[in-house]
Amino acid sequence: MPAPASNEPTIAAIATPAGPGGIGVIRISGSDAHAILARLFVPSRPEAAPQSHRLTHGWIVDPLRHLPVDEVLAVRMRAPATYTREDVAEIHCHGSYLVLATILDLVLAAGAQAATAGEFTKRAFLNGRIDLSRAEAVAELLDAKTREGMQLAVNQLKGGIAEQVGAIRETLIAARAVIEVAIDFPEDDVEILQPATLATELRQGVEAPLTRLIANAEEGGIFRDGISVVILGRPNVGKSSLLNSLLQEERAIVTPVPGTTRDTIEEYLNIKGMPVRIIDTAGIREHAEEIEEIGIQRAREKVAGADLVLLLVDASLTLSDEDRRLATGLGGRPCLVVANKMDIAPDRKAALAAAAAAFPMAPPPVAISAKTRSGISDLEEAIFATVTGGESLRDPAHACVPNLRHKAALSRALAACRLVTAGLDEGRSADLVSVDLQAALDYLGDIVGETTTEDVLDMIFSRFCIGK
Ligand SMILES: Nc1nc2c(ncn2[C@@H]2O[C@H](COP(=O)(O)OP(=O)(O)OP(=O)(O)O)[C@@H](O)[C@H]2O)c(=O)[nH]1
Ligand SMILES: [Mg+2]
Repeated sequence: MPAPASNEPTIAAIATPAGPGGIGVIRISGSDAHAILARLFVPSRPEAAPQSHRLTHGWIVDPLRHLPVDEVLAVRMRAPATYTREDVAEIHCHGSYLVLATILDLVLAAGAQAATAGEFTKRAFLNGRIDLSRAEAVAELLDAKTREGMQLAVNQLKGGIAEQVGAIRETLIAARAVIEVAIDFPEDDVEILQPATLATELRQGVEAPLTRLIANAEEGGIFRDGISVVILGRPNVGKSSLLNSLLQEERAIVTPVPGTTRDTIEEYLNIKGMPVRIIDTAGIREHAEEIEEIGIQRAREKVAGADLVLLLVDASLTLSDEDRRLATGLGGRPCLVVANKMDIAPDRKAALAAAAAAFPMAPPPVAISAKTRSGISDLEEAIFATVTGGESLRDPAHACVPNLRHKAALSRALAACRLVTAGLDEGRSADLVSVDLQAALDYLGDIVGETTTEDVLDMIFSRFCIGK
């Protein structure tokens, strides 16, 4: 079957990450993909008729200089059974950045255009191979940082959300058919509509599943998107030591000198399947020198984007006003008080009581020693409980967790459907009710990409890497 008639240029990109690797792949997609490959690829054995979806051994040869560039495996894939539904060619060469860049240059010189971020996946969507929620799942899969996050992306790639939304839309479409008949025969309108029956069907078949999906997004979203946790405290209380303890590696420099950390340091952690970006900051104090002052400024900025702030205090010392002032500027952000250096605290009970009294708005302090790692797992539990309410991801293999964009569309669809059911309850006319019903359908269409505008599509696909 020929490639779908399209005026789109043929695009190409390096599909594997930069840096040395066993193999590197260049991907070409579009109606000229196979012709471009033929200009550069010399099979090691003459081919009668190249077969689709079969790897062929040979060489990439610079057509102008007649110089071999690399020994490769090439594959031609005929549309439509390809990633983009266009003709696709791939060159599997040695995974050297120079080799990949040289071959990509030859491919571009032979007539392809450099692909933009996500352009292959965007074509898969525009050519109807996958809906928008599956295209987003590809980006989420590439981004996943925990097994749970990966499983959620796979569930979405399998079509979990698209299918559930599809079933809800069917109920709405059936209701629309009834309402349209009622509009055409206004005198029998109430008889045809049976408003109470229709409202019940919409509540059960639309509002209930929408409410469930929105709740899933709220509970499960954290496992895909993760959270950001900032460690805040005076100099020398052990912030960098805590970062290292959580990571179980000596990532940040630790010294007895106050003011060691000048910049923010960010790393990823996995707490019970939840991806956590943990940020160590410069110790907060007054009268800091210039570099330190910039670091303190950065620490304050990080707080603005944090889902949780750890207020770290030194339990071996008496708390000062500088400690107490940490809580100002949190802007109501959730925080946990963490009492560190419990291993050398002269009076553990008194230290904890003092920390609790210093931050009355926060839950009871968590006692740890970053040095001996005692209390670290309690701290992880406390972080998890604070942001999830203690709930682990239920049934990860089947969980259908809408992303933020989906959640917004689901909420709008739910609001529109509630207007429909309220209108039916109040006996409003069929044509009034039909406007809200259509709105609900359009919002849901946004999730799978049926009614999505070009700029939203651009925003979604620009999050991808080049070559995907
Ligand atoms: N005994 C004991 N010492 C600790 C503990 N945590 C940190 N320290 C020591 O406290 C000192 C300061 O630790 P850091 O982790 O550098 O403190 P910080 O808060 O990052 O300091 P700045 O970057 O200067 O703001 C180092 O000498 C650590 O070894 C602990 O739990 N127990
Ligand atoms: Mg530090």
